[in-house]
Amino acid sequence: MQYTGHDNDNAVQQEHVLAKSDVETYHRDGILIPRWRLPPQRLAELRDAVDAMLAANPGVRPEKLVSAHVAEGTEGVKGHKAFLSLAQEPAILDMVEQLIGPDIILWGGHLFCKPAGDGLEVPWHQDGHYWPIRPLATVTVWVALDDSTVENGCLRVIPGSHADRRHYEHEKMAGDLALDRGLAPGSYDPDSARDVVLKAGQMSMHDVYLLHGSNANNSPHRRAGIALRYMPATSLFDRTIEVPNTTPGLKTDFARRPLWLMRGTNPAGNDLSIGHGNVM
Ligand SMILES: O=C(O)CCC(=O)C(=O)O
Repeated sequence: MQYTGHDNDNAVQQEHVLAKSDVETYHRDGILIPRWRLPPQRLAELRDAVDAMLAANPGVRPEKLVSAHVAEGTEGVKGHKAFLSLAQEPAILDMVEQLIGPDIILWGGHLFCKPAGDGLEVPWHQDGHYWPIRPLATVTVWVALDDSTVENGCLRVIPGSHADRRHYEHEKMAGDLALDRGLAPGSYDPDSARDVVLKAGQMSMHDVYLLHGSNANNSPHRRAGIALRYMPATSLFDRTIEVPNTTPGLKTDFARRPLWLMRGTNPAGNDLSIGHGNVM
């Protein structure tokens, strides 16, 4: 069953300010599909950037293009400046500010590109399991760069699963997956899952505690989306916390991950200088 946001027509919606009811929806469901979407020209540039990244990273599975907004950091991926520029988009930042407040740090940008025919499944998980942010807080803006459909493995969510803000147990999963740890079967209700169907240029915003995942792409259509991660600068990106990442071919280096203060101040004293030696 589909998670229904706003109408899915093709027109570029200019209004990006979230209504009070949108903000309420986000807090109730842990997910929101805003009305605003990328203008066609911007979308075309980003799709070119996806192609450029795929060409520049032949040794990395396209679902594992972590830090796609960093030129060449310590995580084995050559990024593209179009994704940093997207993360700086004022309309997106305005919406993020409505959800997490005025002090905003960009700390991640993961390109999940599922090729046609053999796109990997993303097992059901909770993002916070993987991240060294205390107190744990992040909104992910997931921007569809291709049409994202049931057939090509769109994002799937369990609305409201974020609400009690508890950490679910994760376990090692068998098989070739985009992440190798996921929720234990039986710890969540798959019947309450909803498909987040988006046109290219649309986006969804989800809370760090929300249960989500996505199916493999066996369709003839590619499914690319970039997950931009924003945390309130009142939280600390704690570089001393070691987060185990055992997914083959996906390298994360939170100790040297660059952070960008996008808006406001930095009350938690996050280190904003580390990792900026080779950014765009
Ligand atoms: O792109 C997907 O299918 C999964 C995205 C995801 O897990 C995330 O944004 O945290």
